Amino acid sequence: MQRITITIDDALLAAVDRLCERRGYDSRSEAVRDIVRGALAPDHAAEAGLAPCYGALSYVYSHGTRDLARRLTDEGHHHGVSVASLHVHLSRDDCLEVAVLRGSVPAMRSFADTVTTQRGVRYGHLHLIPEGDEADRHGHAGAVPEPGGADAAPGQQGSL
Ligand code: NI
Repeated sequence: MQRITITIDDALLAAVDRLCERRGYDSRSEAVRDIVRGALAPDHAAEAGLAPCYGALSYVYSHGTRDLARRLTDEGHHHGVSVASLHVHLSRDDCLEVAVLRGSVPAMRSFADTVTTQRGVRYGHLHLIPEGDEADRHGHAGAVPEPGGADAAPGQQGSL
């Protein structure tokens, strides 16, 4: 075991203490170890060779942070894994964004890390979702078929 010192603001420390009480951790150290384990836990489904797959990246950001919205958009174009996104104005200062991603797990992780480590971005979470077998993909009434007969792939529809 190693002993480390971290710096944390009062409000966040109070939240850690509430988490300790709610979940029954014996100490702050145990709570922090568990939080770190959770952050490092591999997604078994996605890392079992199922790439490419889908991902849902959600995060809250402060739109008042200088240039942040533009930088986040630039990252999306640069990484090329963002398929679609949803934007909700949470409060006067904060926006909630959910980006649907598609690509290899390392590419999506890299994009997610780039976004969630920006100053002004909070509550970042990447949820990995294995892609189904292409041959078994189902259609919906009204979907535009590809010339080959299969449904149009995500990201190719509605691009007029
Ligand atoms: Ni907004």
